[in-house]
Amino acid sequence: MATHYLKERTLHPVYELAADLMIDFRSLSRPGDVSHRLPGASTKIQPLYGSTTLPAYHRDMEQALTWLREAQSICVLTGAGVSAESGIPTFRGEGGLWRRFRAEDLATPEAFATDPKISWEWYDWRRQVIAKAQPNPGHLALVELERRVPTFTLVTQNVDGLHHRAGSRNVIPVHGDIWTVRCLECAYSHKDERAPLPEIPPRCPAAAVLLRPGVVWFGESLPVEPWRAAEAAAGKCDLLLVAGTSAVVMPVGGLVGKARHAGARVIEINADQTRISNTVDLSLRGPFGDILPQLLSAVPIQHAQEIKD
Ligand code: BV8
Repeated sequence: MATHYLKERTLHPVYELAADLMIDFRSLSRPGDVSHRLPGASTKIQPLYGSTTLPAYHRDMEQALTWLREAQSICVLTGAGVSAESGIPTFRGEGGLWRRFRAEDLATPEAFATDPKISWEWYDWRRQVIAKAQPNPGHLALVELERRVPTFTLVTQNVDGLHHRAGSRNVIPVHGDIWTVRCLECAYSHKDERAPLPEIPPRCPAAAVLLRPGVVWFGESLPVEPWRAAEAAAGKCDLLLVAGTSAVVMPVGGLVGKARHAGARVIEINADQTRISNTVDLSLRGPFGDILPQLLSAVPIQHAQEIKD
């Protein structure tokens, strides 16, 4: 996808020359050199990412901006990468959870049945990490985007609750919530934000049997209503923003195809190339907490129908 810029001869002559010569302006950027800054974007020099040349980066951001401005109904799909800048390890990235702990050993009903204490020690450890974390500029930019767009749905794979803590409203946590505990036998389900938990494994106050974390384990189906709402939002949006996810886990990863088939534009924001990078309309490479605030700072306030409070 990277090469098509070079074909389109609409760039400023200096960029065209640079593009032909594949000059990378990164090394040329000097503090205070704001030439490549989008109008209204922060003055902080934004390093370029991956192999994206300046013209390409500029073009992509402009394109994303245009689509953001035009969107009337946005669906956002987030993954662990959005919480990475809050200090929460991703699953498959550097230091990712799975490297240390095999998913099938810990995030499945079988693993829990085999050794609930280990499984709870792992969840209690994650809860403590999350409890110390704060929403980052990426989370906050999504709150702002929701205020500006007539129809907005945030589908998240994250169980950390940081979107809610940031102030997002229409959030669908399709893989559950690490702060909810549920009884294995009775209908007891309760928000318990104590970190660490006083007792591992925790027990149901009613049935005195084990409680389990309120998350969706591998091999378990997603909660019916939230999943139905997520599919509906992806199938109706005119812009799908896929942020900080490897899009490997199913059925959630399938929402990208669903949105595309429904005619939506799909923008990916990821620090790295992913399984979908070559199938989306635009793949912006870089930290989510950098890129979305930059884009938002260039979406004029007046665009919004009315600021939803
Ligand atoms: C189900 C809760 C019915 C628990 C989670 C079809 C094909 C193959 C397999 C399957 C299939 N259908 C079903 C399966 C099986 C399975 C599955 O998908 N397996 C995968 C591994 C192939 N799916 C299921 O079991 C689902 N249930 O389908 O039920 C069924 C069952 C069996 C068989 C058929 C049907 C249930 C899945 C839910 C599991 N629960 N979480 C807990 O958290 O403890 S999944 C968990 O892992 C997360 O919720 C998330 O979904 C996933 C991690 O993925 P990401 O969030 O994307 O994180 P990752 O680390 O991978 O990537 C981070 C990305 O961020 C990277 O790309 C990185 O570059 C980027 N990044 C990093 N920093 C930044 C950044 N980007 C931007 N800015 C940054 N700063």
